[in-house]
This record gives sequence, structure tokens and C-alpha cells, in this order.
Amino acid sequence: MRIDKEILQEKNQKGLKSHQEKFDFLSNFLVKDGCNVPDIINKLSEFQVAIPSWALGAGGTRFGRFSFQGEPSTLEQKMDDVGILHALTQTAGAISLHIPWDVPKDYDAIKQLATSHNIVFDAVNSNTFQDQKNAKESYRFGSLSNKEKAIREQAVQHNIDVIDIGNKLGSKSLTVWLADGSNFPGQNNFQNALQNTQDSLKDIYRALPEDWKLYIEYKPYEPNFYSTVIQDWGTSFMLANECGDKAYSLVDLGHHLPNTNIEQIVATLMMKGKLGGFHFNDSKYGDDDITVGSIKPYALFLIFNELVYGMNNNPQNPYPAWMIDASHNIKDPLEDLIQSLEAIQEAYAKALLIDQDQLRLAQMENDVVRCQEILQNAYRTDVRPLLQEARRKSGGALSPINAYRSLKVRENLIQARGKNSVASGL
Ligand code: PSV
Ligand code: MN
Repeated sequence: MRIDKEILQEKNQKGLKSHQEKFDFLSNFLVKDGCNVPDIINKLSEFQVAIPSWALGAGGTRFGRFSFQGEPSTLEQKMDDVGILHALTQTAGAISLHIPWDVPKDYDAIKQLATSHNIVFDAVNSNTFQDQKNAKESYRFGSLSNKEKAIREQAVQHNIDVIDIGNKLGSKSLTVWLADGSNFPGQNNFQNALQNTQDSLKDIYRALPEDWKLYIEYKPYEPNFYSTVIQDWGTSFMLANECGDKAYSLVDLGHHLPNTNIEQIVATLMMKGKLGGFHFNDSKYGDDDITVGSIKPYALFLIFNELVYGMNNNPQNPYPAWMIDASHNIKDPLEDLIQSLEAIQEAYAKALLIDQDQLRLAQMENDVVRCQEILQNAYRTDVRPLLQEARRKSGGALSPINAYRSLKVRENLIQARGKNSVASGL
């Protein structure tokens, strides 16, 4: 199913007058406050977030998986789903593939399909957390960190194969998330595991094309519950430094212990020019992978405050690669992603409203109350008309969820793909 701009324009007609009124009211008020509204709208339009191929089906838990009807079962269908998301939101202009789930059969056809949806290929992801059919070696006791050289070599080679696949598609980065670790004290020698991981990452790094980046993700626990080799930002940062200039840390919002000050991690990494990738989701307890902004929208806003500050003040840091890494098990995955995209844009827009000069001044004067007022003044502003305006101008839907439902997207997908089609992935 494809959604063309004319249909959306027609759908938008109904809410246009009310949108215009709300937008005019808000922008008048913001302009008086010294905000550059057209600049904010442009920034929102330019902000594109990659959709991971594995979020398009209903996610599961280790207790089971309830698939959602009409899930995409091929790479082509996954790309069609991202095409739908992008048409509606104008914010999902990229897809992130996971190998071996998404190996293309016909590269030219896949590239053409991407172009027809106006989407590009973001980072490619390797998978050494599962054993593959016919693989010689098993990752039961780790991959890049494994004690056995042959196992490490197989894992390194897989990452190199993933780079080759990404290269043929026009991807420019590889994300490595490592499940390696141990479940019981004494099971592993920490130093050897870290050393092996470092050496393996360097081998992968050597195979990286000149214009590519390597993103090293960290996570404190799961699937290993006693120790994880790349457990925190410090370990990831250290490994990225060991590898070289093209290696960066990747922050996944769900990969922190409760109450970690993620915004401070963001600030530190950007100051050091090492924040390469960013995975959005929300969590209550751990790596819950739930809809962005559904639990802690204020924390997300504070993180965006640091991201915006870093993008404006840290030329040493590359523009980060944004991706949603959420997939829940009870919602329609596409509706869930639309909600996540909206929450990301909302937090970004609010962060763009922060009066940075006033904030610096209040900080210099140690006026703590004023500092809080400045942040919360931005946070409490209802910025949704700005998001709607950005979408409308780019040809998207004023309300993506309403358009999705009234166009009966899921019903169409079920009709085309059947009730039992299941997406590959986690
Ligand atoms: C596992 O925690 C994970 O969610 C990581 O965040 C990766 O980015 C993703 O899976 C895909 O491998
Ligand atoms: Mn992630």
C-alpha cells in the first residue's frame, strides 16, 4: 500500500482551519518571546529518524510473541511499511537493516524501492547474539569476546559481511550491539573478555570503508545477568577511542540502570566528539523498548536540551544518527512508531524553544530558580501546532494517527499480506 500526497492533502482539509488558528496563535506568542519560528519549522522538517526493520512486527518477550496481523514478512514489505510511516509523518526517511534477517536478494530492486519511498539506508546492524543456521561455531558463550579464536573470527567475519551488504545499499555505518557477558561470577575472566572484544572490534574497524562510521552500543545487562562486556558508556567510549576516529559510542535510552543521568552522558560524549548514534525508546524498569515519551517525556526533553546544545556547540561531534529502537508487543507496530516519532519531534521542538542565552546568564548568576523556570517554560509549551505545520509543509498528515486509521492502513495490509504473516526479527 502506498499513500500519496494528494490523499493526505485532502484528509488535511478537514482540520486545516483549526490548525491554522492554533499555529498562528502559538507562533505570534513565540515570536514575541524572540523565537525564530520558521527556523524551528525547518529544523523539525529536516530531523529524520531511522526505523529499524525489526520494529515493524509486534515485538515479543521471552514468554512469547503475539504477532500482529498483516506484519511485513519480506524486506520489500518492511520497506513499504517505512514508506507508509514516512508518507504520513515526513520524519521517517530512513531504514536500519539487521543482518541476516534483511539480506537483499536483488540489490538494485531494493535500492529502487527505497528511492520510490524517498527513504535511505541508515546504519546496518550485525547479529552475533543468535546462532545462525549452518553456522560452524556457536555464540553460546560469547562472540567478539569469546575465549576461542575461531569463534571470534566467525563473529568478526559476520560483521565484515554486514559492512559489504550495507555498502552495496549506500549505508554508511555499522552498529555493533554485543550480547556478550556472563551469567555467574567466575564464569569469565573480565580482562580477557574485554581484551578479546577490543581486538575483534579493531579487526572490524580495519574493514570499514573510509567514509563509514562504527557505532558501539552499550547495555548494562540482558541477556547476561551478572556481567556484560560493553556494559556502559565509559567502556564503549574507551573501545571507540581504541579503534580510531571513525568509531563512536551509541546511546540507547533503554540501556541504562534506573535513574541514570542520560543527559549528562550525552553532554560528555558530545564534548568529546564521540556521540555517533542514538536509539530512542522509553522504559520504566530496564530495556523495556516501549513507545518513546510514554513514561518519561520530561527526561527526554532534558536529553534533547543537551543534544541541541551539542549540535550547536560541538563541531567536533558528527551529526548523530537517529533511530527508534522500540517495539512493543500489544500495539499495532506502525501506530506505535507514529507515536514515537511524534514524541521525539515534540521533545526536540521544546528543546529548540529553550532560551539558551538566558539560561547561560542564569547559570552564571547561580540563579537556580530562573534556570528551572527557563527549562520548564519551554517544556510546558504545547508545541504540537509546530509539528503539524512542519508535516503539512512537507506533504505529510496533520494527524498521522487519524490519517492512518481513516485510510484503513492496517486493514489494507492484512488484506494484501494475510492475517498470519509474521515479521522476522527479535
Ligand atoms: C538489544 O538490546 C537491542 O535492542 C539493542 O538495542 C540493539 O540496538 C537492537 O537490539 C538490535 O540488535
Ligand atoms: Mn539499540
